[in-house]
Amino acid sequence: MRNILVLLVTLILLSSCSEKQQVIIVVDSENSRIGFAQEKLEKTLLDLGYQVSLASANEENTNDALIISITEKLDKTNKEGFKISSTKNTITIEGTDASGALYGALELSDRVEASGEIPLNLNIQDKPEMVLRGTCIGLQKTEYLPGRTVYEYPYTPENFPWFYDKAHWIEYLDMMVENRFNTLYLWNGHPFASLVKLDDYPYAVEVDDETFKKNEEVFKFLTEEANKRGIWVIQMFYNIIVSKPFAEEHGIKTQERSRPITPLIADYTQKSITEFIKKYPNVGFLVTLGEAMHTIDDDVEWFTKTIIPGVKNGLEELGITNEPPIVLRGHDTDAKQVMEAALPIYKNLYTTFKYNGESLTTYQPRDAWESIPKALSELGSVHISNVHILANLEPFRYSSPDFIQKSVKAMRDIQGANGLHLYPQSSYWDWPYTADNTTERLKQIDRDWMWYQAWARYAWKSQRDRGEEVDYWTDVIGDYYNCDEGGKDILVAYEETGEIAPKLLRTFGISDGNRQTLLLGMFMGQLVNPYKYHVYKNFLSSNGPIGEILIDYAAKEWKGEPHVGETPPQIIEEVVNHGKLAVEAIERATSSIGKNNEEFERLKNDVYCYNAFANFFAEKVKAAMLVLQYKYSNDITDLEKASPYLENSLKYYNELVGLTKYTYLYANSMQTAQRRIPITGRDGTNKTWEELLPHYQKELEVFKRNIEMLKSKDSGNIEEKKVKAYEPAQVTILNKGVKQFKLQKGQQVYSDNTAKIEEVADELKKLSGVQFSDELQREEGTVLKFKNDQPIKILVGYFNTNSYTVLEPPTLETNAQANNRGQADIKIANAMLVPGLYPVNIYSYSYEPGQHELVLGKGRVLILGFIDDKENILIHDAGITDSEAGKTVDWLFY
Ligand code: ADA
Repeated sequence: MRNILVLLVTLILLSSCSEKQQVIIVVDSENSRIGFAQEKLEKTLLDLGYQVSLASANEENTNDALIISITEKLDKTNKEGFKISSTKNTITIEGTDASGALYGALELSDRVEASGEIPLNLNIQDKPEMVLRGTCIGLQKTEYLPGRTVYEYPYTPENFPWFYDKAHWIEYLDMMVENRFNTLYLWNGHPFASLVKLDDYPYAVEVDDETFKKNEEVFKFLTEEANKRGIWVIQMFYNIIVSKPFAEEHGIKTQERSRPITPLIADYTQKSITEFIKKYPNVGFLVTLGEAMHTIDDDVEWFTKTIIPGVKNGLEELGITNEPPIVLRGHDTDAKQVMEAALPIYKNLYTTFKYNGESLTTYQPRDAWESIPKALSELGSVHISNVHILANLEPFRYSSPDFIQKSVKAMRDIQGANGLHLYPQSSYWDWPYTADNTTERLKQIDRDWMWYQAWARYAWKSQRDRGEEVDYWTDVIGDYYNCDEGGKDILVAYEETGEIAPKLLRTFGISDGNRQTLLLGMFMGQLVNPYKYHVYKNFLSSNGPIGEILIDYAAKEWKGEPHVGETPPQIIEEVVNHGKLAVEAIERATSSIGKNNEEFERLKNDVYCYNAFANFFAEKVKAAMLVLQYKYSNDITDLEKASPYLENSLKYYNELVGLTKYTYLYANSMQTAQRRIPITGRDGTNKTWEELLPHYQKELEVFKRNIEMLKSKDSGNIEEKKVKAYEPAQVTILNKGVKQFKLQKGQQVYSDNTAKIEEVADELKKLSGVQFSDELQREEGTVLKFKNDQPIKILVGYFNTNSYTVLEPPTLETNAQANNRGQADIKIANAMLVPGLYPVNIYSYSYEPGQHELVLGKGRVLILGFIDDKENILIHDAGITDSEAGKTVDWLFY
């Protein structure tokens, strides 16, 4: 602490050489947040030429200096709030807690910075609307590490050099506090083996001693620096994952979809948690009970008997009663049920759920994106809305203040959320870089500054006047590019492009999950027959206002029925218009740019990309509408009319290729086989527009060829390609007493259900299925034990229905391992009809030679035979259903 007398003498001496007022910043607390506030304010004033001194208590002001005092007056009901008031020689910043005092000081500092002087007559009072305002960073990578699977990334300098870069952390934390974020989530599958050592499981650690020490140091540094800025660090983990060395020691897998709880893994996990809490009692947890657990009952048990006791044991050993926050994700579990069991034993619980899935699609969420968060918010704990991976926004710049403000309002008003958990705008899996192809890679916090600012601004206060917001952002952008009113045009460009991806995905997409990368485009087969690609459950009903998808629109058009809500032609017209207005606006701004010119050029290029994309998509949809009309008219001229639209779409796609070829490294940052739409991302492939172009060119050629083929036939009827019947592969079934059945008419598929096959796709006719008990499947699940000497594919029939009696097909949206045996996509849609049951879609699981168990969860599912793994299944829709929708036209594109 400085001596106030020395200080006053210094001030008197200095006063002669400066016109600026002398300022003494006085604090009455040792709290590190208040210390940080004092430093921040001091710096701002010094930069402007003020004579500033720091003091620890308010002494009599003998020197006419301005006294700024920062104090904390505890008011538990108004967390993080502050009041700033002033008289002639004093400014008093009063926080309701240390964070409030910090925010008050930052508010004053911002105002001083903006006007270049200390404002007079202050009377400000403020506090945030949302109680938790957080951002996240993934300790995850674009690809799997060798010998490991999803989410398994030890904390090492090789994997994450940026994690050890303290300067980057400071920059990031400063960005957070400038935006008043108060929570930082670190996502990783199993962080414990990089951060704690257990006496009982010394072999579980997966980093060397030197790295372990570095990790301890960085974690300590990070939590302290975060705390100064009013930020909680929250460590995320998935369940149940164990470390690789632990798994090897015990001969088990690191993670499995239907993993049962065992005493060993429960003990290991619980002790890991306890040890972590003992080391970092101020770090909270974000818990994902999916994706590697068996049932909801297991989720409840795991949370209440392993995780929470693990935390409590740690606190008890430290003698601490202050519970760190535990945030429970609703992802792949029934969070309501889990919370109801957990709240009686732990108080500091929060819930979080995805805002619009793994995309940004709407500010009018409905169905599951409304009902689930709402139910969670009604539990009495705080609910946090998670803007998860932005799979439809990657990789272009996105920061529409209008869309973001409306989204935050929707979180509050529709979902009942009182917290925000924000993902990076794009390139989540590639932190800290963006996908821009620049000599020196751009960092996300630099490029996407506006993304963070906009969400934070509305999380602090969502109800702001739209006109004032336009002025506000015009100024902010105007400052960034030194372009005054040009800021307004850039804002228009952001807001117009900001509508394109949300509207297109919610109307034409297959999934809001990162299974789909929207901005790479979609194939015609996906537009005219999306169901073949397993449209994600509730996707269409949750992601926006009521509307019609293409196939329903076409059916109604044909029947002359009235349309409801948003329609495909309306949406494509809108997106084309958004693109056009955005281009006009960004071009208007061009001549006014006075700063950050290179970044402006990149932004402009993104606007052109969005425009080309909107046009590409619109032309494709026009083609798709005609193709779907042909489904009803059987008139080949409909197809002929579609062809030029498809050609046009290709022209726009070519433009997109030109715009991105040298400016982007990739479109999507998750570069694994988990990416399925428009096409697999296996081994880092198909991630650029240039790579996709030949596929779209081929699509057009095939379509034209098929039109010619149809024209050469007299009938003009749909001519499906003939497929050959698969030869059965040799497999020994090891389950005791199970029978097999031939895939032929009249055969019974269950031992205890009389339903019989009515019709089956031609290529399956030589195969035999395995007959299980319907009842046991529903109650216990299915385990197929078998041995094979050659690589094989097992064909598994999933029922296409929403009935709770059936097993859900592999779903990448809630199970990132759902493609580990190539099982993520439908191979043959509508392949079999079994009256009394439901339409059957065929999926396949590949197995190398050996003895195996295929473990499927509870619910009806059919094992329909074994074929050689080399057999290349022609993905198609066999159309065997009893419904009118059965007839499909996607074959025209294969
Ligand atoms: C899906 C998605 C993953 C991850 C996960 C989650 O499985 O494919 O990338 O985002 O959800 O944790 O929500």
